[in-house]
Amino acid sequence: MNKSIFNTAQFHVCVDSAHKLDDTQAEVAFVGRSNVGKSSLVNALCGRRLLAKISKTPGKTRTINVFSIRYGKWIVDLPGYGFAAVSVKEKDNWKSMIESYLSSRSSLKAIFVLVDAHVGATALDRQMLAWLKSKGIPYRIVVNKIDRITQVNLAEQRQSLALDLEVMPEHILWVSAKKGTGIAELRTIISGFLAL
Ligand SMILES: Nc1nc2c(ncn2[C@@H]2O[C@H](COP(=O)(O)OP(=O)(O)O)[C@@H](O)[C@H]2O)c(=O)[nH]1
Ligand SMILES: [Mg+2]
Repeated sequence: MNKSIFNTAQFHVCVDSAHKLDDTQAEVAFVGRSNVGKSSLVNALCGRRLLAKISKTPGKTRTINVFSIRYGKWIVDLPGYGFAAVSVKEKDNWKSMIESYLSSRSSLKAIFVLVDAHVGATALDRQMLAWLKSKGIPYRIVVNKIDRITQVNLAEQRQSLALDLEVMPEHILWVSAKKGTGIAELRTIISGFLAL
């Protein structure tokens, strides 16, 4: 049932400032390192390969991209962090863009923080989580690219990632945008937040 709702998702708008977004009923947002797979996850959720542009060059998405699952029900793909080659000015821009997004969206139901299973938890991932906690913004951790972890190392990797992120392993969603692992469960969780 969920799947068909997501299948009719549409690209809604792309803006360079949170202030340019319209009011909406409910939204969830994806945040994480550049290249963690935010765009791939949007595509996997919606069962479409080319809905969100996927880039092999990290740091390309500098805009807020909004996908509408249903009228007024959004998934928001936020610009990625941690791309080494950006200037201090660009990092500041990123920070003020995210800060203004987080503080201005009254329809924001939850942030999904994406972490790369292969790279592990980075200092910036931990900073992001600490920041969301301090602001009292509801969040979920999604570990993507679990297809890159070999089966024998999976349990160990889950344990150490959970420790790094200071959460219980069962509170983390383990997914692969590439293979489709965990995507149905993620749809269900997003449906709940968006009241689809
Ligand atoms: N192995 C693997 N690669 C993935 C997965 N998800 C995304 N990728 C790859 O990671 C790269 C970055 O993906 P993208 O969606 O553009 O990341 P974004 O910068 O966070 O939007 C691309 O080359 C994707 O094909 C996954 O679940 N498994
Ligand atoms: Mg992207």
